[in-house]
Amino acid sequence: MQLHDLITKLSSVIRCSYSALPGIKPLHIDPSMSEIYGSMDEEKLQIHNELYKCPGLRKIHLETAKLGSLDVLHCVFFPDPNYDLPIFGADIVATPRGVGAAIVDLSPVTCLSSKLNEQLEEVSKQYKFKEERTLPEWGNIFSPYCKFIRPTNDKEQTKFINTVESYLTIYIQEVMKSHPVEGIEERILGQHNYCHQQKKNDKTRGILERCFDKEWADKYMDELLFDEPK
Ligand code: BLA
Repeated sequence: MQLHDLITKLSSVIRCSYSALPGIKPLHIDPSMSEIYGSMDEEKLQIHNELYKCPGLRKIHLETAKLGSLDVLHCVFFPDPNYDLPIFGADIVATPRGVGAAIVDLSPVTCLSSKLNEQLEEVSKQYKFKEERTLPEWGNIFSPYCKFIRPTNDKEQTKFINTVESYLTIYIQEVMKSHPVEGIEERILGQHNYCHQQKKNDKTRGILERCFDKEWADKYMDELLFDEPK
C-alpha cells in the first residue's frame, strides 16, 4: 500500500524502535480486525494493523491506513498497568494536499515522573514548528510536551520525524528499566480515562463511520484502537 511519504518514513522509525524492546512478541488479534479491505465511492479503503506486547507494555499498536483520500498513521503503546509508565501516542492525517495533523506525546497515566518531565522539557524545546495547532477539549489527557502541528514543508516533516524519534528514545529507555510496582488500580483508571477521552474524537469516529458503518466504527474504537485494560 502506497502511503504519504511522512507516514511511510515514520512507520519505519516506529518499527525500528519497538523491535529493540526485550521480549517483544506478536499479540494475537482477530484477522477480521487486523487486515481490513473495502471500498467506498470507488475509493480504496485499506487498514493494516501491527500488534505486539513485551514486558512493561500490554499493547504496542501501529496502524497504517488508506481511507479514501486520507492516509492515516495511528500508533499507541499502552503500558501494562503493573508498571508505572506513560502512554506513547502518535497520529498523522495526510491528504494529497499535504499533512493536516501530526501529533506525538508521552501522555501521563497518573502523572509523569520528575525525571521524565525534565527530559521531555529539554527535548520538546528543541523542536519548534511554524503551525502549532490547538488541542480539542478532550485533549486534556495529553502532557504539556504534546506536539500537535501541521508541518508546512519537507523540512518540518523531517523535524517531526526527529521529534517522534526523540520521544520514543526516552520512552523505550523507561520501558527497559521499569519493573512492576504497586498502585495498579489507579493506573487502570488512568488508562480508562485516556481511552474514554480519545473515543470523544469525532473526527476519527466520523471517518470510520463514513467508510464502514456506525456499529463497525464503535466496535473498532472500543476493541482495537482504545480497548481498556482489565
Ligand atoms: C485528528 N484524526 C484527526 C482527524 C482525523 C483523524 C480525520 C482530523 C485531522 C485534522 O483536523 O486535520 C482520523 N485518526 C483518524 C483515524 C484514525 C486515527 C481514522 O488514528 C484511525 C483509524 N488520535 C489518535 C491518537 C492521537 C490522536 C493516538 O488516534 C494522539 C496521540 C490525536 N487526532 C488526534 C488529535 C486530533 C486528531 C488531537 C485533532 C482533533 C481536533 O482538532 O478536533
